[in-house]
Amino acid sequence: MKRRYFIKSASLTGVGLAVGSSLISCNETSSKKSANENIGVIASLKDLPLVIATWHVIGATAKAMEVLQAGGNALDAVEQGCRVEEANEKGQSVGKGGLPDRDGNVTLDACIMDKHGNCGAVVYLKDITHAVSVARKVMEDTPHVMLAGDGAKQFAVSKGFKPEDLLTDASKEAWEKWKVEAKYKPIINIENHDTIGMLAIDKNGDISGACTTSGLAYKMGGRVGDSPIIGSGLFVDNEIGGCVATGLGEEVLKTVGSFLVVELMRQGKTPQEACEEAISRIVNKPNSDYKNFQVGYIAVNKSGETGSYSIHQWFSMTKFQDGVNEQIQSDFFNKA
Ligand code: SD4
Repeated sequence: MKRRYFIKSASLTGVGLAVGSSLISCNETSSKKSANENIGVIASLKDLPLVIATWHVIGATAKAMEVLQAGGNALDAVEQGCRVEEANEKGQSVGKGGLPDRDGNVTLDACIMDKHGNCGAVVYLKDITHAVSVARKVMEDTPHVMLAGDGAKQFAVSKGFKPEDLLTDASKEAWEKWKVEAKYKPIINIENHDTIGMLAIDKNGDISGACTTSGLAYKMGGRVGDSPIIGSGLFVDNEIGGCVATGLGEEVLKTVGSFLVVELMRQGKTPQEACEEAISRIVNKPNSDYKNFQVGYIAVNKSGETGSYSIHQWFSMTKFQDGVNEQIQSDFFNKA
């Protein structure tokens, strides 16, 4: 593991540390540390800010980093980063241009979570591109966590979001081709570009996360996946770290995947170890059909360590830290 130094000093504005000595070198894996040692230990200033996202979304992480470098907080960063992909009509799994359900409706799911553990979500949202921003409004402007369907759309419109047709010509054409056989089968990796889940640590060491998707292509009408469900598609605990998921949402939901990863980090696992354990819970189920679906996790802990892991090859994480914005191929389970 990369050697990192954690400095406890009141003179470091905005850096609150919960470690016990004035200078601690940490060159052991977190798994060797006790759970309590992991709580509240934040990355050194030189490593911050930091952004990670699922798949190859260099433009989205660049936007998030721009926000962070300008002094913005992690919550603003993940929202702005996700909006880049929601507006990208070429990405057929997110926002405008997302592939529709079997009936030709594009329906979006999204959620967002801040450093205080507040969260907001929208499910089955139609006709509004920036689902992640609607989720943020749910969090900030309502007493609720989640709004669905028509109610979510009405709320969005009341907040000034403009309704528009999300089904682009390209997505309509793909749906019409699909209808010829109308066979429903989850697609393992869609062009290395899929649901976007993003986690950021800002200059103060605070963590936020967001996740946004049009869900599985050609899903049943009304189907909602893991992405807007706090604890499944996304979980952030500002004392410990955060995790987001991508892939077949049903499998993530059944294992409450992102919450699991964060809790495993609380118990002392590194982000990498925690992601691997969460994948193993899926693949090691009796009669698991894992060869036919993909799930991937990315995670970050309070120390700024990151991890990613998936069932199959070609899942990747985009990471922007120390001036480097790069796509990193994930390690994966199914090497057979
Ligand atoms: C879902 N997890 O709706 C999302 C889709 C996804 O890669 O991430 N696809 O199940």
